[in-house]
Amino acid sequence: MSHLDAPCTMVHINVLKKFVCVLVVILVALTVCLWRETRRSYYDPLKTRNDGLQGHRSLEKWNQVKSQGLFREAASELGQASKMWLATQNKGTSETAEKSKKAAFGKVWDKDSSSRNLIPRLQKVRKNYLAMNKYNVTYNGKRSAKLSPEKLLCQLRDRVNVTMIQRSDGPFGTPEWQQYLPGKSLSETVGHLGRCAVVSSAGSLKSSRLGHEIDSHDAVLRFNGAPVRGFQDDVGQKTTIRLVNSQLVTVEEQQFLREPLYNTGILIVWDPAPYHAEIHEWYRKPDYNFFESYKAYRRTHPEQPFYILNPKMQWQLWDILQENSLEHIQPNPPSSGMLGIVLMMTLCDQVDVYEFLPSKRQTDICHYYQKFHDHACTMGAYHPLLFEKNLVKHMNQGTDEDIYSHGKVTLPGFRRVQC
Ligand code: NCC
Repeated sequence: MSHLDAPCTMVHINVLKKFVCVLVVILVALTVCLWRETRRSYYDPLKTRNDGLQGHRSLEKWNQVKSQGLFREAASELGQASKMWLATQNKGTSETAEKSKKAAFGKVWDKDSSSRNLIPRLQKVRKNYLAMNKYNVTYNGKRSAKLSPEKLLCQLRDRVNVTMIQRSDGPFGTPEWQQYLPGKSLSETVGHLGRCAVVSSAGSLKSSRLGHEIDSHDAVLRFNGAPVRGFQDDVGQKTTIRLVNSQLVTVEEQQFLREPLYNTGILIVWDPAPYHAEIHEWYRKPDYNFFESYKAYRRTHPEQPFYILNPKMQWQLWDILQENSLEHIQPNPPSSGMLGIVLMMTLCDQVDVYEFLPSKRQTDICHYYQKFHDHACTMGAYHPLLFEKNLVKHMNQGTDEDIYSHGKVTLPGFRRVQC
């Protein structure tokens, strides 16, 4: 190499170094983008599809394909108001209108959501429950596409027998049990109910400011330990019925016998039973032996109506969930949420369900009253929650806009269903 060649080679090396640096920066940026897009499908599924519209067409398309399993575009099912709104949109494009447009196109729950779109951990959990088959489910009926919403409502009305344990029910026919079970039936206790609200316990209720709307209903159903005090602005303060699971009633740490939260409204407890078991069989082997705790509560609060849900209902409902799903659903009873929705459909003319289908506030925070994060609370692990949500979405008589903004679904009471 001559002394004249040296600076020239150095210039080349410098250019090469710069080129490699730029390449590394581009690669890192691309990796970060890809990572964020992957996370979005798990943790932020309700992001509006317009987020990356400008300059990211290909990525946007990829996103749509990935998330279409659980959420779908609201645009095709927009209510009349938003259709009208869309029409006015063609005339002007103010900034606020642009924001509303984003909202109107937000993603809402897809009624055909598949377990394939769940995060791997939840897919595994579902498979484990299928293998375990704890309740000896022997279902061999069909697994197919959903019936029409009208037919489905008729099936639910005619095949799910929502009753409370009565004094005449087998093992409950003893003189001892006669003192504990309420004398009046549930429908006698609540009377004729018009508009009812079912309030899920989802974290997405936080900051919803739905309290006033929820309280405007004739009756409000809440679940388990979901509090109202301190959360009135978001969840309201009225509690007409509280549906609790047997684990909560039995396990000492839950403080069921001591916590004043449970002293308001009508209480109903339910317990998972073996698949289509007779009451005798379930009574001998309940999932959680809550009977002593039930009696103790009745002794201290004899005036408060407290019912035991007849366990037959859970599997009658489960069969309909399975029949209307293409996949094998978890062979475990439906969640308290789903049981409560059907219970209220038997008592009320109209049922508004809040944050069972997640709104734009969707979050992995499990409950509005705790800080605990778990994707399973919304998507299901033990309970076939994904398939319950598919069914509820299919029967929704409200708009996608209501789901997106308020997490609100509107279902008719069975009295109003004509078959
Ligand atoms: O969490 P949980 O449910 O009490 O919630 C009541 C109902 O709200 C709906 N939900 C809740 C959270 C969320 N992010 N999305 C939702 O859609 C569901 O429909 C849910 O049923 C239950 O169904 O009884 C459940 O109970 C809890 C727990 O036993 C009670 O809260 C008492 O502590 C179960 N969690 C555990 O066992 C850890 C939960 O799996 C089901």
